[in-house]
Amino acid sequence: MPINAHPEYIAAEGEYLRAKSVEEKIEKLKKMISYAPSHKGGENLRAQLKTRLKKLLEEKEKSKKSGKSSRTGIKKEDLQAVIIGKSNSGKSSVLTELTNAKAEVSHTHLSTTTPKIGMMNYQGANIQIIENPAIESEYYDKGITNTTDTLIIIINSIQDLKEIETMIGNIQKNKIVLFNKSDLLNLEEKRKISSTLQSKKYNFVLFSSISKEGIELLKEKLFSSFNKIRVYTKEPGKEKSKNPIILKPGATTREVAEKILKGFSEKVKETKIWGPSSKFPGQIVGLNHKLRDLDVVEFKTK
Ligand SMILES: Nc1nc2c(ncn2[C@@H]2O[C@H](COP(=O)(O)OP(=O)(O)O)[C@@H](O)[C@H]2O)c(=O)[nH]1
Ligand SMILES: [Mg+2]
Repeated sequence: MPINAHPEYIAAEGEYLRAKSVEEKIEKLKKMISYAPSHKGGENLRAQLKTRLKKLLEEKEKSKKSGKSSRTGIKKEDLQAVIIGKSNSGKSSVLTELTNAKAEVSHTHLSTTTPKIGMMNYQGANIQIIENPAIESEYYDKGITNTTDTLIIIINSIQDLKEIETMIGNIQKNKIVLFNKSDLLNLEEKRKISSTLQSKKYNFVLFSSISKEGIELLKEKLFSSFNKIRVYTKEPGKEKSKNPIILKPGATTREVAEKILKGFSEKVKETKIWGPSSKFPGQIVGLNHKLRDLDVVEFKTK
């Protein structure tokens, strides 16, 4: 601590030391600098603080470039997919087709400058879908591409796919290639495109926002890309829940109880199941029973 330090300086230093994020550290450090002693004896200290600030600003810039922190602050849901593609490939049209979002579809380039979010309900499971602005534009957000579960890569030609792959590099994500505007292709062209994508082992869909070709297949592929199971709960004597709980394959009845309420599994007296993992409807199982997609679970409490 410097001699004759301002009480404000001391307070700011404490806040700085407790700061967790780079952004917060920068903010507190700036405050320290503003309260640092201005007399000659404080020169060294001020220089040190400024060097530290410079390093922090560099760190912040680096993490932005690597795409670690997203600019948008979108709250990520359990199941999320991000649509990427070049401008005018049909990203907004696909988002509008799949979700409740009203994205602007337009003939002009770069109509989408911030990520647009929509929700798609697939047999009770909510899937968050985000349209990333055109990949070649300055508005493209690397962060959301890098942190999402599944990428929907929209293309209008095989060449588009090559370009996009070069731009995103070798990222390990579930990928669905969506060849959009299939209404503009004849049968022979469709056959060629399908066989090219198939031979390269892409998970792909031929799609059209106009004829709606491929929409059900896309929804199905999207849900299965997450590799999750849907489990419904029910109360004794009542219908099963409208929305399923989303879990990893092999999840147990205990995990379902804990997802309902933390500590709930300790209160369970009896568990019954219906569906694919049951030997017969209403089978009584323990809390270590492994569940399958579309099972229904009923808990009786003590
Ligand atoms: N023929 C045809 N045109 C489409 C299709 N999907 C989108 N478009 C058109 O392509 C243009 C760009 O669409 P938009 O969804 O705004 O693309 P974005 O820039 O990628 O978001 C618009 O003129 C759309 O009407 C499709 O399946 N078939
Ligand atoms: Mg758009």
